[in-house]
This record gives sequence, structure tokens and C-alpha cells, in this order.
Amino acid sequence: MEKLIITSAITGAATVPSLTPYLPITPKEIADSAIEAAVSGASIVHIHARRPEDGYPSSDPKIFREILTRIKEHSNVIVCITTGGSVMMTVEERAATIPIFRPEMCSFNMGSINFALHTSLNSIKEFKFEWEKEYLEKSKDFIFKNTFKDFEYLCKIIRENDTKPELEIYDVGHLYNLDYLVCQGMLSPPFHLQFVMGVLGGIRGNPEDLTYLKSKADLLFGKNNFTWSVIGVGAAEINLSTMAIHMGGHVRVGLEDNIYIKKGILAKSNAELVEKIAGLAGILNREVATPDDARKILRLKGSGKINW
Ligand code: KMH
Ligand code: ZN
Repeated sequence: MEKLIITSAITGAATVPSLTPYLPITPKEIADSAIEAAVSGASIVHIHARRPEDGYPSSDPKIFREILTRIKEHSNVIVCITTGGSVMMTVEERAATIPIFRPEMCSFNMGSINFALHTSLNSIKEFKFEWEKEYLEKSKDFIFKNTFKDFEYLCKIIRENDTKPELEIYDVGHLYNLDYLVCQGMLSPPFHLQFVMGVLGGIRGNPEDLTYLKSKADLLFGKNNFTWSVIGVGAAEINLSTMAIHMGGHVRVGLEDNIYIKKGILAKSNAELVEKIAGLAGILNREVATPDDARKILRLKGSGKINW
């Protein structure tokens, strides 16, 4: 079986600072957490930025530059920059970093969903920052917009910058959206699919849903034309990761997606979550990929071609 690619999603935009004291917020904290995750076995780090003063999700290229520069100084890890940003940003804001930094990888969200975060309100007693409560409440009525027009815009950007998209699939219809783009000649294999399971508004993190998504992708694109990975958002993380390791897929974990190391116990770092997956891979006899292994598996352009 192919070596296991572990991605660590360091901070994201869906986890608010009041949910966990361990969420990296400043550029230095985000970069250091990414570097530690790489030492623990992550070959890709998925990067969002936050305003250092209050942790609000940011699309500011200056903040990204600080994060990216520090990571590059200390690690050979592959950097996958978000183009999802936060649901409050326009697609232009979300993708602005790609032509500037020309990363090896970026996320590419394959459909629109009501990315609902309001259930997090139940677990917060006291808010650290003013924006958090309204941000979570508003998500109840907010569409994370990824239309066919947005796809065209992003396809052009990734083509021009030779950036490999990590295709975020939140529901089975998103595979059909991808199929449409393939038929239009806008994207071509080999694809890297990321099954995002457990977001309220998308597919749940049930085992049969993972096998369904995988078999649908096999039928639509052909087994040898894509690699795939899974994000089990929240409680589904460890179970779906185990399935993916066993099925030949890859795994993403991190405080963007899940803040617990086990039921009721907060993960103290991204590295701790990565270590847990690397341990599982050992139990299941799956070797963990280095960043250079992952570059080969995913056919990336290489770190010599990034622009920072
Ligand atoms: N927040 C994750 C569930 C992105 O950054 O483009 C999905 C994600 C999207 O990582
Ligand atoms: Zn993200």
C-alpha cells in the first residue's frame, strides 16, 4: 500500500479561540505548530491566517507571509494554503494568496453548503473575544459559497500558478460538480480528493458514507486517477482516520477540524493529533510518508517552485 500522507490543519477558521486555549493564533504560533506537526509525521500542513490581536480569520497576505517564511526556514513540509478562508470572505479574498505565493497545494472547495457552526455555542461558557459569538450565530444562516463561477475563477488561478488543488468534498453532489468540471476540460486527473465528513450542512461521518463517497469516486473518475484523504470533523476524526488508513486513503487531522485527543480531553497541540495517527498507522502496518514521499505520490511541482 502507498505510504500514508498525514495532513495537519493547524488553525482554520471554524474553531474559535474560546473553544480551546491550545489554538495557535499569531503567525509565530501557527508556524511553530505547523513545524512541530511536521516533526511528528505530517507531510502537509494546511494553513489559514488569523489577526494576531484577536484571532479573527484573516486573508491578509502579510500575515500569511510571516507564517510561510517561518515554516520554510525550519521545515521541508508541503504547505497547502486555504482558499476557503472563512465563510465571511469573498472568493477573491480567499484566493488572493495563491498568485502571490504560488504554493505547491491549495484547498479547492467543491460546492456550496450552509457551513453551520452554531452548535459550538453550547460548549462555550465565556467568550475570549467579542466577534466570536456573532460569528458562530451567523453561520446558521450563512452559505459557504462555491459556485460554478467561483470554480472557473479558481481553476484559472491554480492553472496559472501550477498549484495542485486539494478538492474538498463535503457531500456526494460535490463529486458530480467535479465530474462536470472534468467534462468541461477545466480540471484533469490525477485528482487529490479530501472527503470532509461531519460538518453540519454536509455529509455525516458514518462509515458507510465514507465507503459510499469512495466507491462513487471510483465509478466517476476511475480508481487510478485520484488519491484521497479524509477529514473526520469533530467526533468522527479517529474512526474515519482508521478506516482511511486501512482502505489505502490518507488522513487529515488538526485543531481546524477537531479539538479533542479523546472524548472530553482537549488536544494540547496539532502534533499530538498527528502522533496519534502515526501511531495508528504503525498498528495497521502502514508506513508514514515524508514530505518528499508525498510530493511524489501527489505529483507536486516541488518546493523549488514556490514564491516565498
Ligand atoms: N474547514 C474544513 C472543514 C478550506 O480551508 O478551504 C475545510 C477546509 C476548507 O479546510
Ligand atoms: Zn481550511
